[in-house]
Amino acid sequence: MAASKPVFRVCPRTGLQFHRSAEPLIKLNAVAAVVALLVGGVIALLITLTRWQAVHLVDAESFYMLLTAHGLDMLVIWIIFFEVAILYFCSSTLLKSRLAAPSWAWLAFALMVIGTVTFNAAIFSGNASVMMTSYAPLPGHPAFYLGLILFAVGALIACFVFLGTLVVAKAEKTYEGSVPLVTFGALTAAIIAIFTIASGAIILIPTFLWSVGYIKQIDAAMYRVIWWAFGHSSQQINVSAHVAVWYAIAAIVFGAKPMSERVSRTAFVLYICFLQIASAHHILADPAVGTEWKVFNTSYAMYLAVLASMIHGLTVPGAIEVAQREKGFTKGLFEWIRRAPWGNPVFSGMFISLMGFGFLGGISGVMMGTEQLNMLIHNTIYVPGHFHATVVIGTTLAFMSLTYFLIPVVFNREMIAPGLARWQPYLFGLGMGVLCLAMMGAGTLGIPRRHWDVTFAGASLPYEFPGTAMLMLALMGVAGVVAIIGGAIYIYITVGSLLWGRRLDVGEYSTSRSVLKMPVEAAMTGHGRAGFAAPGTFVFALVFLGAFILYYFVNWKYLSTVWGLS
Ligand code: HEM
Ligand SMILES: [Cu+2]
Repeated sequence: MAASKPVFRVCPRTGLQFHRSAEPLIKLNAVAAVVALLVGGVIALLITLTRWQAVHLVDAESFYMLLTAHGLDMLVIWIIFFEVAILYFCSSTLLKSRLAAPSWAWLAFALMVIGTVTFNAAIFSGNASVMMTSYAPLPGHPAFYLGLILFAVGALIACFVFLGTLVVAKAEKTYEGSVPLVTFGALTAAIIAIFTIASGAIILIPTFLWSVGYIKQIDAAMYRVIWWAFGHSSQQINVSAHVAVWYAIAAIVFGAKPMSERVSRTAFVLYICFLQIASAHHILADPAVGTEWKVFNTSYAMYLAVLASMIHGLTVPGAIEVAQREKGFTKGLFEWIRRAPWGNPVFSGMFISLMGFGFLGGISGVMMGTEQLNMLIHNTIYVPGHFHATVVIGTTLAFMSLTYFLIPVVFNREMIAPGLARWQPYLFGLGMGVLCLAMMGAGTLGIPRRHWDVTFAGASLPYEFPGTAMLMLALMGVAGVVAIIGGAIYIYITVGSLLWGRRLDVGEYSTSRSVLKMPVEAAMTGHGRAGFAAPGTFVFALVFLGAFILYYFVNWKYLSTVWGLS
């Protein structure tokens, strides 16, 4: 079909091909994502400086309004727009195919933008400070639910465009064999997204009807169960997407091939099978659902999804180690990682993302997902401590690293301020790491989440948290500001590069499909087995296991001390 019109732009730097139908959509979705990150980041500063009790910046009403906007603009808008860009890239570009139904993709984009503006208007008018979970019967303005529904419909259409593109590519035989692993990861994300959005519709549509008065009552317990089928699963979309990005970056920077395609693909399938079940860990403290149900879902089924993440956490650095050893970095256990390009933000960001996600997000998540241990930290600020490690260090930082690769390749601009860019992942990743640890520390000492004033000034029944807990909140504040500076640098570099970065050779539009250049070629299309000769990674895995066991049992010990039953 592509024989007549020159529709493929060949990137002169990588050989990657962008079809005319997909190129503007990849760009626009990525730009919309960055705009949302900017809004969410400015708000992050305001709420962090409020939870830092000694600063206590904004008043109570503004705090809850801003908290609602921060949660949604970050976790939903920034991440999903970026994911849509990834889906189009992984289908159209990696499979060298035209995009299926581009007009639907444009409609999806429009709906997502309209939805975002709609629910943000509801929030900033002060009529929907219901926070991101929007638990009924806490009422929000109808425009709030309507905006979310419009956004979700747009995202759903985008998923179908992605699936359609896979079908088109297969039918038009644009690639040989099975789809590359990175595309397979994106497919996992899209499948989970469809389940997720369906759950969101099941709960948000009735809630919308309730908010306009057509339905008398929404059952609070059922709301929570179904909302979390949506809320938790959407995190699994993020994990699948950022794991795919890790594989892509290992390939882009090192030419690394997966250690075993089959193992990695199986791990992605485990996500699809077991993740939704793990949603139960969000309602462990709810009286309305049965104990057996909670225990089965969190103590058995959830571990199969955790296993999948641990497999990826092993095979991604393992693949890098194998690739580095092949290049001759074979001294000792760790020369391969010492000599990695730590000054290249594409790599450093990805590696910090992997470590932070595993050590901070993963271990704390398994702890919280255990029914008994959950009682130690339920509804404390430990919870945002855990999920900033997963969605910010894990997903957001992985997407940031990928952006540095996309600026020259998709946007054809040279990145501005490379010196600053070197530091960006460290400021953002390590600042976030300390913020997460400080939140977890404060939470362990009992500081609640989503709480405007933990000194309880003027309350008739006074209560005082330990001084250490207040110190932890101060540490959270300082680390948060460091991370926000890291985030601001990212925005400055991306926006600046697009606006005034040196223009690079765009390449030519041609009719034929091109040959990829190394090392991108190995990464994106190569199938294969790099084998398991990665002793350094094995040592990392043992350290991880040690940290896991230690932390898990420290919590059981702690639990035994807070329950004074005899
Ligand atoms: C430098 C960046 C960031 C800082 C300093 C920051 C800080 C905070 C703080 C202080 C809270 C309030 C915790 C509470 O009182 O319960 C919060 C909540 C939250 N943050 Fe962030 N955050 C950042 C980036 C992000 C990103 C990138 C995401 C998502 C991808 C995100 C998602 C959330 C969510 C979902 C909530 C919970 C909202 C709610 O309770 O309804 N944050 N953040
Ligand atoms: Cu969850």
